[in-house]
Amino acid sequence: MLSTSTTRSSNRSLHVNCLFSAEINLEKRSPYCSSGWTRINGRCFRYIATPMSWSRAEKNCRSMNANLASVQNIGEYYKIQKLILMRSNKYTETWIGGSDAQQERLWLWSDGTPFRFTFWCSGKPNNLRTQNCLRMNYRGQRCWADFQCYYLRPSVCAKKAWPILG
Ligand SMILES: [Ca+2]
Repeated sequence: MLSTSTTRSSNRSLHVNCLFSAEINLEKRSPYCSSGWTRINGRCFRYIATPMSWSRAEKNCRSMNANLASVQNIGEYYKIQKLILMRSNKYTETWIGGSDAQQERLWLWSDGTPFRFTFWCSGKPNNLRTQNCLRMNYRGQRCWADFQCYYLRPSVCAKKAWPILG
């Protein structure tokens, strides 16, 4: 496509072609998760059994280039629940990335994605100033409730899947 009339432009053309073919390969690739992570909807998830405060759990996720999990829809939520069930043999109460610690009643995901889908238990969040972190699998409904961030709970981390050749 590009002129190859001189050595200089030929090199440049080669470079552009390499970028172009890399882009094509990227489209053919399927998302990949490294060992210990489970792929759900193009992201990699990991259940962390060690109980930690919400902030510690988030920091631990970040040490693995992840954040506490955000949840985008009900299908994803059920898959995260299934992951927790597989890893802990029950629907363990678990920290995920929702928090209203910055501003009361303004819930955010720690990974920066929009806080749209919710699965709050009835009457939750009760928006107490002392309860600013989101625990999932609360009680029989396995819904969401706000909770004191310093309580120690297992957690779920999530990060984008890497593209590799499919
Ligand atoms: Ca709150």
